[in-house]
Amino acid sequence: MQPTDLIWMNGDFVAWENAKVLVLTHGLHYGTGVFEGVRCYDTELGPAVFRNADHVERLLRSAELYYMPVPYSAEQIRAATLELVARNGLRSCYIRPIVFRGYGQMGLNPLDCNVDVTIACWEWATYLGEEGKANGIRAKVSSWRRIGPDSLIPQAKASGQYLNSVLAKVESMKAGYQEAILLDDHGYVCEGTGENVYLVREGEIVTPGQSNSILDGITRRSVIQIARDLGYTVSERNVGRAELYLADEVFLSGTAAELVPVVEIDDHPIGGYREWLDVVVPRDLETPAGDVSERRITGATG
Ligand code: PPE
Repeated sequence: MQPTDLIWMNGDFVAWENAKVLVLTHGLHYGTGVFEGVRCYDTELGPAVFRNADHVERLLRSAELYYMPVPYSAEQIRAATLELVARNGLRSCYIRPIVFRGYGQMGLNPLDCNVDVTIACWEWATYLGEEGKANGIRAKVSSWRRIGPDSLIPQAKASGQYLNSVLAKVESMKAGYQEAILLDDHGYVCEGTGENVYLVREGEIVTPGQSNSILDGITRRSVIQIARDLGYTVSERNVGRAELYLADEVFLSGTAAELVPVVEIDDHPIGGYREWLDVVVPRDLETPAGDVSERRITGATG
């Protein structure tokens, strides 16, 4: 990680190396924090933060779900983010706001604990590697299920919840894959450890829906909107595990990862079955002559 000059901390810009917390910080012990990942891109208009308002809104909603009153308004957090990027002299970067229960009280009741807010940013190029972004990654369906709505809050982007992603990520990497895909508590496809997932089959784009325990990704909203604007059908529905294997394409989306193709899942090459069909059922044996319509007739009448 390449340090930048400043981190915004509870209303002040402090030097990167001074943006510290005490080891007795509540969020460190119990995971009582909520955060965002946001990206700033170098555009023709200068550095521009992608969907800043949506990220801040999700941050504040996540905080509310965990009973954390945030001592700054959405407007203040948006403005602090823009000023931080400018003061660090960055043109494109990853931005990490976090709201967490601070130092003062121990024990499971967090309600008397301070709520601290910090924002950091740094240059974070590719999340799943240059090679993975360009040519696709190999993924494994995790033996760990995605956190369910009866024990945690899948809609919240909360620090403690990421232990679930950490287990799945480590399992997949130790098994030689680059990413894990988690199933939801009903066994339907949910998402990656830090990305939403999509499949493409016969031109239709399919992605798990809100009731599949996904994080409502902001990149996902853009993917769906852009795809629909381009005339694609996008369905949000339950996705069975093997639908991934049978897809023509699978891809992931997230702020850190951006868009990444998945070329193999559980050692099934994605889209590969088409090639396999061509080899196993050579069309020429069925249809020795004629155009496509004649071939069908020939095949049907024997
Ligand atoms: N699901 C999960 C579990 C998730 O963490 C992310 C973002 C997404 C889906 C995609 O959401 P969005 O970024 O709004 O499109 N993961 C963030 C954290 C990654 C990390 O390693 O830290 C991110 O991409 O910033």
